[in-house]
Amino acid sequence: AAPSRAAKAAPSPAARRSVSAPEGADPAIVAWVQSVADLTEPARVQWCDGTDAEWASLVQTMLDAGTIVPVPKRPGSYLARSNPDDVARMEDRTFICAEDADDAGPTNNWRDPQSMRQVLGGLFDGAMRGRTMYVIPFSMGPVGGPISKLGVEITDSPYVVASMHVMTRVGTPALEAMRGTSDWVPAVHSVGAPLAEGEADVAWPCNPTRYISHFPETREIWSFGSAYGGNALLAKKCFALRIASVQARDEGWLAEHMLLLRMTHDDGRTLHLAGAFPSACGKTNLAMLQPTIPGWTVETLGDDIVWMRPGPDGRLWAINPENGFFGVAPGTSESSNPTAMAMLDKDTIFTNVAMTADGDVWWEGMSKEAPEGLIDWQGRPHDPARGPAAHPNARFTVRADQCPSIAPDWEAPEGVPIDAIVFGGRRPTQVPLVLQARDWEHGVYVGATISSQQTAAAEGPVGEIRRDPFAMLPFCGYNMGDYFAHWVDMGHRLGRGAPKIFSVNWFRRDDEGGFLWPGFGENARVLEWIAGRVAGTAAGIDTAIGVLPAEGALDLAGLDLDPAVVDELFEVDAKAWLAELVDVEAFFGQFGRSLPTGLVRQLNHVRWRLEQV
Ligand code: GTP
Ligand code: SPV
Ligand code: MN
Repeated sequence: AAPSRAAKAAPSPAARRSVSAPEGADPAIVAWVQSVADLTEPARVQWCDGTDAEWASLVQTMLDAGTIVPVPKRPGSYLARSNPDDVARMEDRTFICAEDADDAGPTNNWRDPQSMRQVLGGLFDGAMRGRTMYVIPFSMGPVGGPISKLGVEITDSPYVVASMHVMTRVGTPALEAMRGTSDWVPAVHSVGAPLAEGEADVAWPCNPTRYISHFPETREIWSFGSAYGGNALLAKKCFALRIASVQARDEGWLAEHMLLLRMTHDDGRTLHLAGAFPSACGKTNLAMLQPTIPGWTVETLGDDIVWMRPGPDGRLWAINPENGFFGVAPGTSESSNPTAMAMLDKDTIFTNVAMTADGDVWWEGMSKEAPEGLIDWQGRPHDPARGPAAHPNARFTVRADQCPSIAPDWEAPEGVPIDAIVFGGRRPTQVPLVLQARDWEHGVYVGATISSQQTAAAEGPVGEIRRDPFAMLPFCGYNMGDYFAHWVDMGHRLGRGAPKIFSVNWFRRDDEGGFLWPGFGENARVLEWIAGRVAGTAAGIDTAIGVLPAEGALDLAGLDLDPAVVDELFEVDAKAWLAELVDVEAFFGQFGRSLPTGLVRQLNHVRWRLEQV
């Protein structure tokens, strides 16, 4: 039987056992769960209620299986060591199965939905034998909120259930909210490692065959073979970005790979900012920033995903639909992100970090020197010749309410009104520290032309520069040309209520390869200029690529930067930019007629301006 929504309610052979749902579960959900159980043939079915008791039993299950070990130095914390081949998102195994290949667009892996259903039907057939099938009802955003959405993930991985407990709002309230509505996303996940009668399990079951499949028309997700976060916590990238971006297109809102923060000054100035940077390019760090300049405070609202809707006042209102942080561990330290370090004191799941001889976690960048006696992320005595002690994509999973800088109103169902949107990436050369787009359409062009060095967050060559429009290249669930057009349209709809758009680059390097800009807490200086631009108080100079801070408009006091470094941070190399436009034009070209004319107009305008320089 190929898995499909139509087949969900199909009666199953009498021999199969009933999934005995909790009282009050919507019959359509029960029928779907039954159909998945019939297909995957688990030993047991467990409906998750999201309680502390459930958490405790999941932890015990994982301890017994060796999936996690305690981290003695941090109460309530555990270390999971994954299979070494299951450490990151797999973009080449991620599929958008739209009816029409054109709806997936040139930047996605398209598969025909019928043939994908056939493949998945074969893989999921009996895939959960010997395992517990967990049914996880969840809400993205506060249950019942006007921007929130509901879903149900089925998985045979307790690690995934525990992670979902942290990252989403799991349990009975979500299940109750789904009663009588068809507006919930069904998501099925299996590690693809059925157990034969009496067969011993491994600590991190997975399968080298992997499919992370999305069916945008029927809003379904089917994921097979990997238990790594972005491939397996289906509420996160699969639902909250890929499926939600399709819903957002159809319903007139935005689902984005963004952080969300509020920066306030003692004198009452306030800035609500959403920022899109590619994976492992600084969203968590910016969201938890401790400003180095006096008077300013940053409150964290979200670090990875933002859902934004035009409100009745004509402004864009944003929520973080998640309930926790699945953050990059390496590079996190008392000096780079003290907020995160405090947040990770307790009740954290660490994945693929190293462990110290005295029972604490460690990763590259936490301290200058690696402590003696480290056990590496694969559980072996650390040997630098074999690589880093922690995997470069090692992660922490922690509840948002554990973050010392979390905004008191971070769960406000209506969200916060956005003043500024920031795009950024890792660019060792050419892209200035900060610039403002001339207007919304130019801002969409800036977002559409982000490029960045690839990081360890996905399998593939680290360090290579690639275009990652809106930091959504791996996450847009439909044709990216249509996505650009949706953004252009949003500007028309918002008009004067639209946020101002900026680009930042913390990662420009000098000839020795060092970062020109100190980054982290010092990024508050850039946010202050952005706040000033929004308020109309900060001076800027119009250049070919956008508005740069005027001389003295960006507070650099006390930084002790060489004037040559400052020049380099803001240098606009017209020749290099013109060369880049060739690449931009080729990138745009693949979208054909779906590319909005506004972006062509912007490209031509920027080229014309550069030719005048
Ligand atoms: P995802 O969770 O993968 O979406 O990533 P993210 O965008 O939240 O990235 P994160 O904030 O975790 O940063 C990843 C890496 O970038 C870490 O190693 C950080 O230390 C480094 N980083 C973050 N901000 C800065 C900065 O301002 N300057 C420099 N030089 N590095 C930074
Ligand atoms: C990213 O890769 O952008 C992440 C981690 O935030 S994951 O949830 O795995 O996608
Ligand atoms: Mn991310």
